[in-house]
Amino acid sequence: MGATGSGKSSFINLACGSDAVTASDDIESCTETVEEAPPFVLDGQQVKLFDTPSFDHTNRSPHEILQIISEALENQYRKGTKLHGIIFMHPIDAIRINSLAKENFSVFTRLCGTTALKNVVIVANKWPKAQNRRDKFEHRLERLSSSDELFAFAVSNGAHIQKHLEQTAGSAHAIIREMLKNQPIPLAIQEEMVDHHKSIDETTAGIKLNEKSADTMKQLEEKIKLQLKDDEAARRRALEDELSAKIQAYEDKNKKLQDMIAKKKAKIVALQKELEAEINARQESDTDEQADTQPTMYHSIVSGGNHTMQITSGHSFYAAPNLTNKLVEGTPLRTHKVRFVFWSIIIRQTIL
Ligand SMILES: Nc1nc2c(ncn2[C@@H]2O[C@H](COP(=O)(O)OP(=O)(O)OP(=O)(O)O)[C@@H](O)[C@H]2O)c(=O)[nH]1
Ligand SMILES: [Mg+2]
Repeated sequence: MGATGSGKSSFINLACGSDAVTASDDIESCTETVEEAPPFVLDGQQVKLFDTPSFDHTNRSPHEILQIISEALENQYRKGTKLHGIIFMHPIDAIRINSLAKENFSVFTRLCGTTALKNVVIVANKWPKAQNRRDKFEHRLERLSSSDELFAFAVSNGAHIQKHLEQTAGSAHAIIREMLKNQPIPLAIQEEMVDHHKSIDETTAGIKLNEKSADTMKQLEEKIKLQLKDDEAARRRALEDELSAKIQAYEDKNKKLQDMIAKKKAKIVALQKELEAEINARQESDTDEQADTQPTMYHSIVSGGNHTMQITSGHSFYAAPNLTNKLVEGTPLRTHKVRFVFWSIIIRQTIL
């Protein structure tokens, strides 16, 4: 077992001396199912290797992979076959150990169970050729073996670490040879499923995997919640901006209207003044005309008796009866004159 691309299938092919299983340098995971390689003889013993897909498979979920692996293990155990050992491939050239690698190794240890860890061999492969780089990687391997977060628990429970330094059959056989000395024992998941009739989800490995999925789901939910919050805040900000832009546009328009109204008012006032000036001008010209003509006498009957008044003639004859009726005693003649001129203009304009 081990991460995708760690070299599981390549190791089997080296040991078997043929392309028994498919290895690949593709960017996507290669092995899809548990594949049984053709048996070979090593030191007089028949050896049978099983290739497995990885928990971090490109196109399958860890749960699917656990199902595939556990079914194959269950079948072997039911047939009475026990494993001499389990290889966990670890590419030493992996600079960082990410959380997925840690989680997957943790599921692997639960699948084996603490008792069977003594039959586990962690095989470090993908070593560089240059000796100085190898020294560096040796140091890294030591750190991995003692790191609580990775191999320390397995090592402290009997797991071995082996170096697959060369890509040769000899190197692969040396590792397998050591495993043949082991006492075959069932793995925890085999006992749980066959002896204790547990479903995959009830096995220790299954529970661990589901916990991991639940954690992942929780993290995803948190992420989505935060994202939604951010989106909501952004939407509100956009709405506020839109609203203030609308208010600003309305205020600008309103100001323009107010300015326009003020201008119109000023124009009206100016027109009124112009009109008054024109009236005054006409009045003055009429007064001048009057001085040159013979005054005409009109009689006006107003309340209280007969009065005779001298007013300007030559203008509206039609207005005379109304006007004369409005003449009252004591009203200055000048005022009557102005009114007379004003109405004369209006009536003349209407007639024209
Ligand atoms: N340099 C170097 N390359 C290796 C070694 N082992 C495997 N490879 C290369 O690593 C690549 C992946 O090897 P595979 O054997 O297909 O890996 P796998 O673990 O079976 O991958 P999956 O089937 O996807 O889980 C191939 O290109 C191999 O040639 C090694 O020890 N050293
Ligand atoms: Mg493979």
